Amino acid sequence: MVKNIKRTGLSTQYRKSLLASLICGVAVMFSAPLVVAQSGMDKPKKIENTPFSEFTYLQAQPRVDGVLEKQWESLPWFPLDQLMVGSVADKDDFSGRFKIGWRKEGLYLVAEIVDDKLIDQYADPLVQYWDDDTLEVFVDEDQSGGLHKTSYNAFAYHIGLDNQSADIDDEGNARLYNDHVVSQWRRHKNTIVWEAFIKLYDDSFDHRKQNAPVKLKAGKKIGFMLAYCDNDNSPEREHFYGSTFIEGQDKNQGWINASVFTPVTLVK
Ligand SMILES: [Ca+2]
Ligand SMILES: [Ca+2]
Ligand SMILES: [Ca+2]
Ligand SMILES: [Ca+2]
Repeated sequence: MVKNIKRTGLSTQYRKSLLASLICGVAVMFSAPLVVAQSGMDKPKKIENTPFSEFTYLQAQPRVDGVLEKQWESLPWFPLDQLMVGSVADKDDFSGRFKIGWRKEGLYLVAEIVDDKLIDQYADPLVQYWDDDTLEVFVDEDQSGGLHKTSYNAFAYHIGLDNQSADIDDEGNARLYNDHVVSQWRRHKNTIVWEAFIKLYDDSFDHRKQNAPVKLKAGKKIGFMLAYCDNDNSPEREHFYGSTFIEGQDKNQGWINASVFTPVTLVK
């Protein structure tokens, strides 16, 4: 464009005006990505402001069918609004909230998700499952915290649109844990109601053996986090939003480190 300005013999004042526009344009080009990146990080919630610290006992068992029934009415909604990976999503692209209740046999979860495009581009549930639309349930049965990438100290169940749940096993391989999580979702206009029942296993779990889930009771302390991987059109996920504020620059720690989960007490 500078060559064109010289070639067309424009007046000095007009050249200055064009140059000023160019400089502004370049400045906007370089500043725009920074604004996007910062706007996802500029209002981090402090850990003490995490909106949930207790999960309530459910008097009646919800049906895991993608329909929000009256069993859920008395429980509070919690937001899925903490950006961990990717860009800030507008509310039609992704927004979400969830409720959790518990009974002796496990945790019951319902999430309301707005996502403008559902994709499952990697058909194999063990391949790049975090880059498909995925509801991710992080749970640490004994609130121990600590690393869990290749151990059963904690789980990060990636529930795909096919309702299968994947995580990394204690040998570092992707594995399905479909007997740990029952999942069903259904679209209701522009909102997805996604329900799941999650059994909790302690760190003695061994996929080579028969394992019994832990029976839950009031006063039990667990670590928990929920997240949604939203992808619409990209090889990798576009947004990864969670329930829990994570300190520091690297927010994508939940799949490795249970210390970033929210400490929760089960109450009656
Ligand atoms: Ca239901
Ligand atoms: Ca989306
Ligand atoms: Ca643990
Ligand atoms: Ca999506």
